[in-house]
Amino acid sequence: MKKKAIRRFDLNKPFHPSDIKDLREEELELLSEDIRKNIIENCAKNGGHLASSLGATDLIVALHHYFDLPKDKIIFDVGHQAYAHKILSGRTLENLRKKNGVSGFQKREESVFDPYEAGHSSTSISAAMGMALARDLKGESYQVIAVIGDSSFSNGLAFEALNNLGSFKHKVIVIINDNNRSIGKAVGSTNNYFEKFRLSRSYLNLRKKYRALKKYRATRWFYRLTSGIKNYFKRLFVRKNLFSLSDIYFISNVDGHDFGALERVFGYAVNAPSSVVIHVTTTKGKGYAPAEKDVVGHWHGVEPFDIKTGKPLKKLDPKYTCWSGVYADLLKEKMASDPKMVLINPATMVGSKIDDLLESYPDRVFDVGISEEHGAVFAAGLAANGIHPYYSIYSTFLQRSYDQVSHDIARMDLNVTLLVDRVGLPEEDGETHAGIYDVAYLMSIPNVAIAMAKDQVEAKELFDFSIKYEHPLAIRYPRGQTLIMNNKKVKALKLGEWKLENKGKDIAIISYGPIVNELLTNYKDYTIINAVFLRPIDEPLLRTLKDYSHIVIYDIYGTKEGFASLVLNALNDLNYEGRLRVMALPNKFIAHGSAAEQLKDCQCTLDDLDKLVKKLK
Ligand SMILES: Cc1ncc(C[n+]2csc(CCOP(=O)(O)OP(=O)(O)O)c2C)c(N)n1
Repeated sequence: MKKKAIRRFDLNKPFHPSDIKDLREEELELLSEDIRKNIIENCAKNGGHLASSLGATDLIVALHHYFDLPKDKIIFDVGHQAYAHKILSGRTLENLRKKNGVSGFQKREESVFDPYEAGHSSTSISAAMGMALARDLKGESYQVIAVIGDSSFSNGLAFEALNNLGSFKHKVIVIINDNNRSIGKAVGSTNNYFEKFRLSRSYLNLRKKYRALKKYRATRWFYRLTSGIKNYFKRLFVRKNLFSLSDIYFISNVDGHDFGALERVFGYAVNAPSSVVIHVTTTKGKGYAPAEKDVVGHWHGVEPFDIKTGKPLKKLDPKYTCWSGVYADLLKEKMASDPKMVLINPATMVGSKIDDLLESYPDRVFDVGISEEHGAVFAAGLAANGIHPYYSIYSTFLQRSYDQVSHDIARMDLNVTLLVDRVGLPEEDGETHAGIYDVAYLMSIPNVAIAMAKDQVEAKELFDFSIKYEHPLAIRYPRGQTLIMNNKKVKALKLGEWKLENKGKDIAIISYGPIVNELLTNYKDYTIINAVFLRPIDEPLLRTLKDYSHIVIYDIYGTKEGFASLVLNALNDLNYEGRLRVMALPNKFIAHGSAAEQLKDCQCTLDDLDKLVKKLK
């Protein structure tokens, strides 16, 4: 018999979504391999969420092959693992995360194959339930599928959804993609729970071979005889699981790299009368050895890199260090000198450069997993009982802890220091990852002081200040690099005191953060004020500006509703009679691109400032 030709696709051109439908298993395997190569090449060029996307590729290929997309709807939790989904729905990764290129997450305006959007984790089950109810109310018929990682599954929001799913009459299919990793190591009891019944990959391979016995007449009798006995013992020994007390069907240990196994359970899930949770095991980073081996999380999200060596393409200037590293070093010193110092972080230890602290001080450093709310209240509990904790968290994820900062930390006026990492424009991650809203929302909460340093020395000054400060304090810092300034003298800061960095006349520019260094280089004739504390503001210093003809507030790390509005209100109260100009980020969701492009689109570049200032003269 003539062997059928194998079909391959050029994935640098848009893939036609229906082309997957009649592929055979061996062709699906090759397609997956080609997709993984394409993901590696494009992440090496553009950066991106490499390891998660490689691990989920086979699962996504099987989903596209089996389900009727886009009629059936898949919601990817976070959405960072869905690069294969982008390719199979006709998008190329050529300009992944670049301005006007495809986003790194699901995006409704990008494709009808993206029914929902995320970037923050653990929303997929709730969203799927909403979509399923809407489907049934409208009398429509299709499947709604949520794909969620094992660590995202451990978050409270996912558990709230599951709690409701048990009695929910509108069917959804939840697929837990268990790769036994978060960004780095997976933590917590949910992971321990998965650990209990997660089967090893060699067992899964053996099981695949065993199941193949039923295909052939010569071995079928053996399969039938032994599988009955095996199932009897399995029922005896398999313990009750999380779902056994509800109407939800639970299927565990499906090999997420085995198309046959995946499609078999998809069939079962589609025919089941109520919601189904399928636990699938995959290998994070599959197809790229350094990413497969990585347990720390370096290959979760990557900057452009050399595929052969795995080294980043960007050469770092040894005179500079990253902001996260600056605060990590300060924390390190404090952890070593203070046996009661406690540090908490929700699943971003690697990004904030504090993962090694967890190893050195396992009793006082806590990676609480993706649990931003819990982390904040945990800190509040410590503070209420006499320990001053530091809560390290990305600005964008602090949004999740808003109520806990307000209701728990601020209301009781507790001495919790928030180390707010990644403030500023969202860069390549786009809308869901902006660190520009925290000042505006923290400002709405009484008792919270907010500060940001312009350089490494000031970071040390702020950190020293935080140690003695007995109330809630948020210290913000951006991503990116700052000049190393070892052995420089530090001064003691006073709450709310700003720094008059340069004394000029007529025009005063009030700003804060690293951009102040640029202002000092660019403007020798104007007064430059460094508002180290964004809140409370320095009213005595503001009063001294009453004779200036112009005051400009320049903020590239927050929206107009934040720092600028505080200063405007204060100047209003002080009856300032000169002219005021605000150049701050707009209250918008900012799409992915480079920081420079985003700043330009927001009309907040140094050139924009220069034009504005020149017009004032
Ligand atoms: C609320 C929230 N906190 C933190 C993050 C940062 N983050 C992105 S992916 C990720 C790990 C997700 O792990 P898992 O769900 O197991 O998926 P995997 O990447 O391993 O496939 C984290 C912590 C986030 N996106 N949202």
